Amino acid sequence: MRFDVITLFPELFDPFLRTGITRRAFESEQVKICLHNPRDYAHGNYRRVDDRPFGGGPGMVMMAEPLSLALAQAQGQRAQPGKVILFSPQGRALDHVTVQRWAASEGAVLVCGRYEGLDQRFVDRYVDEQISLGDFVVSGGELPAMVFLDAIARLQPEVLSDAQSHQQDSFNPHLDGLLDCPHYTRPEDWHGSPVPEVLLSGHHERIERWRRDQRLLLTARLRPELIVAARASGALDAADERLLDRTA
Ligand code: 9D3
Repeated sequence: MRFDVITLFPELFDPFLRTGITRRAFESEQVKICLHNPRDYAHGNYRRVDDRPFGGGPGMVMMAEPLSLALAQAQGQRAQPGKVILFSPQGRALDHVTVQRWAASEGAVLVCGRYEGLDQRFVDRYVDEQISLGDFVVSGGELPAMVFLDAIARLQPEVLSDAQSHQQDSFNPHLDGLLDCPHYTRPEDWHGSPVPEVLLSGHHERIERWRRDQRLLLTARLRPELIVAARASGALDAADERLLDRTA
């Protein structure tokens, strides 16, 4: 799949594309990323990409023309024209289902906004879908686009670990819809805090039950709505229900 990214700050993507377990996906043709800077398509000595808003008000607005020329360049390089995703505070919040949908696609063109936003005429003419990370403010669409690409890259078969691949089809980002259990590594005693004794017992059944109980208790305490959903989907058995009863 191929993602074209339209951004005034392509250099922000360099360390992201070169680092971590997702690097393999980006360096192979598996998830190809092509960056396009609207400034390269801006006219005049000043190469303007933004201007003051008609009607007045604070901040600047990204001009439609440099964006549309960058988009035309991106679409022209693709085998098929891609859907256009705008990262914007107005979008629907990203979730696991949306990530899975795009992870199974041929890719898309990602537009990263800066300043107060884009000229609405560009949005109206070209944008198919708007995605937000949630109801908080960041400075532009680049970090949200990288979060989106990271989530897609780690779903690629060659990036997934064995442990994750079992999880791949699950609807929920949490295994069985429950939060993960706590993890411990060496040393056995860290400045007076021991590792739970059961984990050192070598007793696999007891360890698995303890982990399941921890997940149930943690989920009931931190995300009770996930217990309701897990119950509704039939993910809880009689032993799970007894544990929850005992600790209610
Ligand atoms: C006062 C109006 N602000 C809108 C909430 C102005 C504004 C703030 C930040 C306009 C654009 C931005 C830049 N942010 C993004 O482009 C963005 C974003 C975000 O700020 N939060 C969560 N998800 C996203 S996706 C893109």
